[in-house]
Amino acid sequence: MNQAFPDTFLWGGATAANQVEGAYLTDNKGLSSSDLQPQGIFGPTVERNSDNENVYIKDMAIDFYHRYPEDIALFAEMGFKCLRTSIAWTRIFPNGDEQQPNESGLAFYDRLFDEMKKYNIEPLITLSHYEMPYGLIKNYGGWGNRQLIDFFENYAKTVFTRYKDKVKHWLTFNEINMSLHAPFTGVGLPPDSSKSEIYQAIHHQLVASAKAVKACRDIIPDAKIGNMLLGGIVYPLTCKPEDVLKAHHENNSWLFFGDVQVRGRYPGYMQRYFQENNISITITDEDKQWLQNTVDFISFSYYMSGCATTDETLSTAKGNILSMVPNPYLPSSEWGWQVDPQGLRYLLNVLYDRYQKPLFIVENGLGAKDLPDTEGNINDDYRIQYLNDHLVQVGEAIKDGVDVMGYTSWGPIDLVSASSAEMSKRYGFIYVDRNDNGEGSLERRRKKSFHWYQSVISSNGKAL
Ligand code: BGP
Repeated sequence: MNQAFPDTFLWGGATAANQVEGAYLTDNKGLSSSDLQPQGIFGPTVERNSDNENVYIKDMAIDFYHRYPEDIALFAEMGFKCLRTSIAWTRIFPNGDEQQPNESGLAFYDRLFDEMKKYNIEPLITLSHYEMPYGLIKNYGGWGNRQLIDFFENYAKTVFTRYKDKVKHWLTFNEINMSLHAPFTGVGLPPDSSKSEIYQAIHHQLVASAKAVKACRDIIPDAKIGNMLLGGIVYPLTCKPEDVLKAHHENNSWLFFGDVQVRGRYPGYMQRYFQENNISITITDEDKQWLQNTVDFISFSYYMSGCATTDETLSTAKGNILSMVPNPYLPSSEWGWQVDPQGLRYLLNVLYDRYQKPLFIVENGLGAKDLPDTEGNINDDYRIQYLNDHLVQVGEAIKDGVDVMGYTSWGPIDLVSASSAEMSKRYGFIYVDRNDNGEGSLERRRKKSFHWYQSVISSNGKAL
């Protein structure tokens, strides 16, 4: 019996606007960077204008925009204490640079947060989850342009002011370190941008994140605001000192974002990295001041771990989003993501030792091709196993003394995959009847894991 979890633990699930809402032009929403990436965050971009018809999966996604009352009721039935989702920036500022926000977009999130409130589900809201107004890319060149900081600050202040009585937990940028691997998704830059261009854009985003932290403190003093990292922990492939150092450097390449957002300044190792790679970016004294507005807590996603080696003949794992060297001791998901529950305990300890700030696991889960049986039931024992094993390790980390605020599994309802833009890579406790061709009734159905998660939450983890 697992008694590690505190009574305040925020159990729930996590989604993102562009992967669930659909309604991609409804109520004056503008086109976002995500709307231009029909094949996912690593795929090519397409040209679109605002009178296109629904042609891509994400255009309708799972139609959460219209079906959210039914979905929230199902989350409540599972006992959710918390739901993470994001605001689509383009519903509030369709092109990103308007003077006035779009009232019908603001009203949608009022309705959504009110619905969550009915069931005492705490909203955890990401300001930007893999999307930004396309207008800011087309007309300003994306985050490479310093003006984006002001547009983002204005957007953040607008939503903090509007929802200050409804939302007390905020996140700035989803997986902010992903910009290194998917520059268009993260910072609105072409994939062939130079490292200096990418780090300059990232710098602007880090300043914007710090400005949002300050604005949140001023406007909602009783709120908590965190950052969000893709927690891709790397082990040395062997105990060769070269491999150990390589793993250390690879971990620093993503922990750098946390170091800036939690400690408020660029770490020394990054200055060396910039020098050795001829990366030159502009950081003003004013920027340095702003960066001192550091986050209250650290949130992160965790799906897999990987390895590092100086031996270049070893191939990288197929499909693994971070191109890490495979670990010979671990199994992989259908998409080549290596399954490592103990890695989650390890990562929680690494982050807590480094920062001594509360941690929030805001994504974790198993993508799988669920196939209904002849009666239409989905017996997803593999998902139950995956989640159970990871949650047991969260309990272990809590016993290690790590301060963990909560756990929101990724995709509590099936949604469109970020990396492949498919429906058939499913994470949910709730099945959605829609296939990769966009066919299906969109009907919602409880999977076996739905009942399992319900018992985990109602027992506060003792059922694990
Ligand atoms: C994270 C993203 C999510 C999400 C998840 C699963 O990187 O923050 O948006 O989708 O990964 O990835 P995928 O959908 O590619 O399986």
